[in-house]
Amino acid sequence: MHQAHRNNFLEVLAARNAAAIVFSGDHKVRNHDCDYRFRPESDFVYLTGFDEPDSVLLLLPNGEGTAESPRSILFLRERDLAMETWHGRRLGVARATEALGVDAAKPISEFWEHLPRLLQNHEAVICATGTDADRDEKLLAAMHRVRLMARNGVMAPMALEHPRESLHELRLYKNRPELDVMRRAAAVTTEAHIAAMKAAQPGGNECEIDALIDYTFRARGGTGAAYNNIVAGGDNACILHYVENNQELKDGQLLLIDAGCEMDYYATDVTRTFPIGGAFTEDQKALYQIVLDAQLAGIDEVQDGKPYNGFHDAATRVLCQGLIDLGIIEGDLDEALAEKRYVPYTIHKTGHWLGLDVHDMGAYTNEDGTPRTFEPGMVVTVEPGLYFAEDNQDVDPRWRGIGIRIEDDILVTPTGNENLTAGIPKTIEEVEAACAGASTPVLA
Ligand SMILES: [Mn+2]
Repeated sequence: MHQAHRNNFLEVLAARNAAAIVFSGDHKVRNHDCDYRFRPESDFVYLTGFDEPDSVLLLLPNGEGTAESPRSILFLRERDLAMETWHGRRLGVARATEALGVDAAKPISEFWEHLPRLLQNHEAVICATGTDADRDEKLLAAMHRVRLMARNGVMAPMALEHPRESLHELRLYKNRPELDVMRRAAAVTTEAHIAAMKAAQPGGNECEIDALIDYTFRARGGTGAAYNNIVAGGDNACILHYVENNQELKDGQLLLIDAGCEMDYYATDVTRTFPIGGAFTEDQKALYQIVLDAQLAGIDEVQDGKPYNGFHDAATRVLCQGLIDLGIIEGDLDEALAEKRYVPYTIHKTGHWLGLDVHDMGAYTNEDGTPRTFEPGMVVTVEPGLYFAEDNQDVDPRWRGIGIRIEDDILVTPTGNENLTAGIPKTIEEVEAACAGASTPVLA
């Protein structure tokens, strides 16, 4: 899979006569001498499947694909008995070509020294700059050194480009092996959400559910959570990125859980909202059904050939009509939409690309600014919500302290779409049954 990704990218690079540099990233300090668990940068994972820090992939489209004239060179850490005893095993230079299928492998300590020579006779360099000033400075210095060789007849790369328009366009279209991974991630996410619905009881705590979700993700083979879990009871659901996850679960409140398993570094992104204690109140039902109808209307618009903005517009229309029907906003639907009267209660947009990054790479608009068109292989989240904070004086007190979001991961197919996370209870009846422990996930 990763070799195929590399070959596709090399074709793009050959057409541009561009070299590409892709960093794995380094350990990040958590506190004093403790690091966060290492997670490689997504571009690097996409092209190598390798997950050691301090590695760099260099792609040279003019090479012949041999060790002497490589098209792909991986720079990585050398084996070191003492370091491996303390900090963990390393693949090492000698084993890298066979294990990863790259043409050549070299010690990372030699990367900057070799770089100017290797960049010769390319018109451009593609590299994701802007996140590491030290790295950027070394890269610019290396490009400058190539330019100094010009009097020897060497062509130096003049352009330094971000991978946004090349590599990230490739990442947007998921192929079959990637979708297999995403389906496995979705199956584990399904199990976690169902377990959470069953486990959440009045008098419990958000942290217990948070831990149960993490446990399920890791125990079922995931790399962990694709992003920080949001386990938000009652009014906490109105804080969109609430991650404290440490408050008591109260009877009669809703629990909003936004959590997705990461599998082989591919993300799932799912939200469900369900009643603590197992039964929706009538007011909660009324709001929940509006969000659900909006989500289904949105999913319907995720189709090959339809514009990207369509699902947001369709979901928003349903949310807006629902708010009117409940007397929360006034109008005439078209007038309420035109004046965006729904915005205080819907707050966010309805979705985003999904893949190795939870907010995945890939442009949302065409060059002229118009929304791009859905095509098979794209995966997008559809996640409308309604939020009425406890201290919102503009709404009837009956709605306050309620936040509801429903989110699934939708794959565009040649004939329509496929909901990768369809197995997670979603209708009012399904959710109440799952809270009562009646739902058993079927693992892929
Ligand atoms: Mn999302």
